[in-house]
Amino acid sequence: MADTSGSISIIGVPLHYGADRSGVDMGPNAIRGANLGGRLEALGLSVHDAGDIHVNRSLGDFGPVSKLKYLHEIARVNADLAGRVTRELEQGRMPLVLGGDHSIAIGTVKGVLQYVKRLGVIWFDAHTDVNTEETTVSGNIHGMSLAVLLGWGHPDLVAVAGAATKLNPRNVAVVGARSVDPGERVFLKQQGVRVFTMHDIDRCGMKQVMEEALEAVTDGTDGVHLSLDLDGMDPNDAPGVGTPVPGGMSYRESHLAMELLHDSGALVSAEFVEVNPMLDVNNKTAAAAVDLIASVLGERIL
Ligand code: 6HN
Ligand code: MN
Ligand code: MN
Ligand code: MN
Repeated sequence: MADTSGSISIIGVPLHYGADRSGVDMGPNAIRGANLGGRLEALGLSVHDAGDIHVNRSLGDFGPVSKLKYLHEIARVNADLAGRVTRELEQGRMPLVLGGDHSIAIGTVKGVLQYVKRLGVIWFDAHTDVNTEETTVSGNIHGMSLAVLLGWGHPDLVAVAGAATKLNPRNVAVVGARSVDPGERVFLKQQGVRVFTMHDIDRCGMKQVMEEALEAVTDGTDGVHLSLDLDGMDPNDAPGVGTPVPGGMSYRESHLAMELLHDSGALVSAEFVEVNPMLDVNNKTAAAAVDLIASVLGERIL
């Protein structure tokens, strides 16, 4: 496997269809504008900005083709993204994907899986994103991406980068969950996905939670991907998200999680999603995203 430790490739995905709410499509540029490049260069990393994946702007109504909103365009964008992510890894660069809504994890993770077959995933989120066509109430695909990555969901989504391209549920850990739909609860139990809820973080602290999560995602794998939904953080620290849930991970807890993940030495790729500048307060959420990105890539206080 290529050593991607010194070289980062930024890929923007200005997609909002998975959240069915505009604003989150401006996330990539808000994160770039919070001095992302400067912070990464200060860490001695070589930074390449690959620009944005093209998203069709004028779709109008999502139409009656499916219960899943904007299915066709979301599948198309994710297939494009998966190819780009694989190419960056092949060229020895670590993909850093900026969302956009969380449906883009389908493309990012499937792209990484083409290169790292046995992959662990830390899914930092208030939600668990394991709805399917059968269980979804909203019809929003950003609430389904983790189920798709485990091989469950609409065939057009599961088919992205090949239906056989999927995660082993034993190597997935959700961190920070506090809003889980009834159908998702059943799915998580059936699949055996590790879910560290806010209750676990309150009781055991982030250090122990991350140690257990890292044990699960590194067991028999060749690398770990971070899928970080900014709504995992507490809305006081990250107000610019479309589906905020009170009682989340603090700025410090989130930081510690990133530092421990960096120290594991297992990180091969990362994505930061759901930053919505239209809902943000003084760019706080975009700035928090940059702080967390810097931490997971090795920035330290001293
Ligand atoms: N996200 N469980 C809710 C739904 O609509 O399925 C919320 C999903 C939120 C998804 O924040 O990435
Ligand atoms: Mn999410
Ligand atoms: Mn979420
Ligand atoms: Mn930091």
